Amino acid sequence: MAGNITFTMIKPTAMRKGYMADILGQIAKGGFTIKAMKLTRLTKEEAMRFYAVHSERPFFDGLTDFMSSGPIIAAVLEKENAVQAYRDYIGATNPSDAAEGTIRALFGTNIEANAVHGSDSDENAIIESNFYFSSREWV
Ligand code: 3AN
Repeated sequence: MAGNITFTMIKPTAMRKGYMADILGQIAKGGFTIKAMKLTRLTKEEAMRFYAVHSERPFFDGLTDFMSSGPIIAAVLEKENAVQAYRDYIGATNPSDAAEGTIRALFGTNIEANAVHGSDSDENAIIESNFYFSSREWV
C-alpha cells in the first residue's frame, strides 16, 4: 500500500533566487501538509551521504558540490500516496521536460538546479526524513 509521507528539499539555486516562499505556497496549494521543516545547509560530506545511492553516477561530484553550496529547506510532507503525488506535482528531473505548472517547470534552472528534491519510494521517504529530523521535530 502506498504511504502518505514524502520528503523534499528546496535546493540552493531556488533559495538564492528567492523562490522559497513561492515554492512553499505551491506545495500547500497542491494539498501537501508540512509535518516537519527546517532551514539548513549540508556539508559536502553530508551531501555525499544523502546522495550515496548516486555515488557511481557521473554527476555525483557536481551534485554534492551544488547541494552543499548554500542554504536549503528540508521538509517532510504528508498527502495520500505522497511519493507519487509529489513526483507528479514537481515534474520531470530536467525542468525543460517538466510539464507546465509543475514546480520544476516554474522554478527550476537546469537538470542539476531543478528547484526541489522529491523522494522516489516510501522507503526512501522515511530514510531521507530521518536523515534530517528526529521524531521530536515532527508535528
Ligand atoms: P529525481 O530527483 O527526479 O528523482 P534522480 O534521482 O535521477 O532524479 O537524480 C537525483 C538528482 O541528481 C536530481 N534531482 C538532479 O539534481 C541530479 N541529476 C540527475 N541527473 C543529472 C544529470 N544528468 N546531470 C546533473 N545532475 C543530475
